[in-house]
Amino acid sequence: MSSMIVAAEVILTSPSRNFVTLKVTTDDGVVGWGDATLNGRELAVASYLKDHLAPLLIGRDAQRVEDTWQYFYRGVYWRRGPVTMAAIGAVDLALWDIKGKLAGQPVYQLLGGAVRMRILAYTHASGWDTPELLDSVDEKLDRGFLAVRAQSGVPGLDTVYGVHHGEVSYEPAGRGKRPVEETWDTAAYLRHAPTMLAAVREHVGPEIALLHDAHHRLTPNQAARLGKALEPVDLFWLEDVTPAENQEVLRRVREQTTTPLAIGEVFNTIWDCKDLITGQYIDYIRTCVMHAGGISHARRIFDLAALYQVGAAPHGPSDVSPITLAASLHLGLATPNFAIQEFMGYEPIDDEVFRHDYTYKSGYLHPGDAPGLGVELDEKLAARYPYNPAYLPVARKRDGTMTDW
Ligand code: GCO
Ligand code: MG
Repeated sequence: MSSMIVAAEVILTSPSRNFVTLKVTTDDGVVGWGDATLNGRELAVASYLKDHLAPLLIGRDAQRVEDTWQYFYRGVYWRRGPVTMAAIGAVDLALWDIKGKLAGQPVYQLLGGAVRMRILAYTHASGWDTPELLDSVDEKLDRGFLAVRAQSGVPGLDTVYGVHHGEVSYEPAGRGKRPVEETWDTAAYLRHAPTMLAAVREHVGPEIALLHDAHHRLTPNQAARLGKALEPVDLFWLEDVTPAENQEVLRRVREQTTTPLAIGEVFNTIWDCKDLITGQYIDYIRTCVMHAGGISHARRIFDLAALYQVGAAPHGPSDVSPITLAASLHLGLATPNFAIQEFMGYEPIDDEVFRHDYTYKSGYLHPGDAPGLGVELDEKLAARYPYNPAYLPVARKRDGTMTDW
């Protein structure tokens, strides 16, 4: 049964932050929604969709999800990269949404059905100093979370990744037409992180899963040193210890420490992480279900990971929309080696603009059983919040050298 695509529109909205949404409509009036949000490069993906992919979608059979993926990956010659793969990911999510709606089934049923009843969630706790961080951890535990990521300020630094200045939730992209420049000092961070995380472990006891994100800033040797120092803290994972463009360097880190390693949120195809997985250099692959080309490609990455006992733990911060989070949960419910879902939650206005069927309860998430992905964009409400330029910061060392933010 075919279902012809008659329209494909890109909708930019900025309730609490910028989101890019793809709306695909078929000749029988079924609408599929895809997320195409790439923090700080939203307009690039919007243009890639509007100017290059949307015109090619018209007239295609919406049911041919995989052929469309192949057409946009192999057929456009210039492959891979965050903008291309986020655009392909948005199309893929919209088509899976349509397929589920046409079948009257939630997408996880189309992926083979549930292999678990619910999905373990982790959320972000942060504080400028350790007491403030512990208060933030307690607030998350009070909400039932069983897994918490802990990030704190670093003595001597005015700004640090993952720690907000009192706003309700942490949004790293600053409004304005130029990125904020932050100063970074790895030595200061390495002196502080082990004590800070040991204090959190001491505070929460042995059962709570603790995570920490080093956010791409260490050399392999610094990563090994931090991993070893954190072994007594028994982290669920230490994330993004190095930029990992050179996947081979993780072998050295792996040989030095048993602290579990998670990498992958900035990767967008299986090629970016093949060696990390097949070499078993990591314990969790973090590729985002939309940035890595959608459900159709992310599931291939997660299946490769399963062969090497690497867990799937997709990126899911509040700077991808509830559509991506929902897709992550549908894939998560049907994927045997799915480990944990990042869930920061959204601002109330985001939840109004993106009405969703997924639920959070006592530390776990479920995608719900609405046909498709279970998220609908309120276009009228979305139109009230125009795109507002915002960029992720850049980081420089104290001597001014550019470094990884
Ligand atoms: C995470 C990520 C984010 C990114 C953000 C960039 O683990 O959730 O590291 O915090 O920094 O998504 O836009
Ligand atoms: Mg991260």
